[in-house]
Amino acid sequence: MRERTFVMLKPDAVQRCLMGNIVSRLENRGLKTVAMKFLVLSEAQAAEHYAEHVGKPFYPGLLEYIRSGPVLAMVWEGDNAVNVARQVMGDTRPFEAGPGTVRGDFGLEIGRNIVHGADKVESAQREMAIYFSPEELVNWTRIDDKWLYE
Ligand code: IDP
Ligand code: MG
Repeated sequence: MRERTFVMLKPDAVQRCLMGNIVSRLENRGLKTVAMKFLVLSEAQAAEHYAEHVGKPFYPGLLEYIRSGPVLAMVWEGDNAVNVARQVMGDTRPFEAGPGTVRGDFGLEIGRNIVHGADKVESAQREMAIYFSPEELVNWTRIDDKWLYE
């Protein structure tokens, strides 16, 4: 099922110069870039993004972390894009994430887990609308699409 998902490279990914590496992993897996934006989140954007976590003990630290520097907000498309992107990222807790995943290869702590990925199609749609207007989502055909899909 062709889907679009929302992925964000968090401030630690940017500061540790992992953007290119992580974008490459998503491209190599076969996902297609639909939108990218480099920005520092406003308080309102961060609160909207993490609305589901309001009131949890880690929430204040999470907001501080996510606003501590620039992030790369992105939309990716492909078959089962939501789950595929989460697989590429690995488990939420980097110390449990498998080798070969972004979090498993680059992280140790849950509070510095490098990357965000929407957990279902509805979340992806909600999240991409925080960062992108509909006109900013680019429709195009990857030249290797015919080799990625039968
Ligand atoms: P996810 O990012 O894998 O979807 P969620 O449970 O939705 O994981 O949590 C959102 C983010 O909140 C995590 O990626 C992580 O940055 C942060 N977080 C979640 N639980 C904790 C915690 O116990 N301590 C610190 N940060 C946490
Ligand atoms: Mg989540």
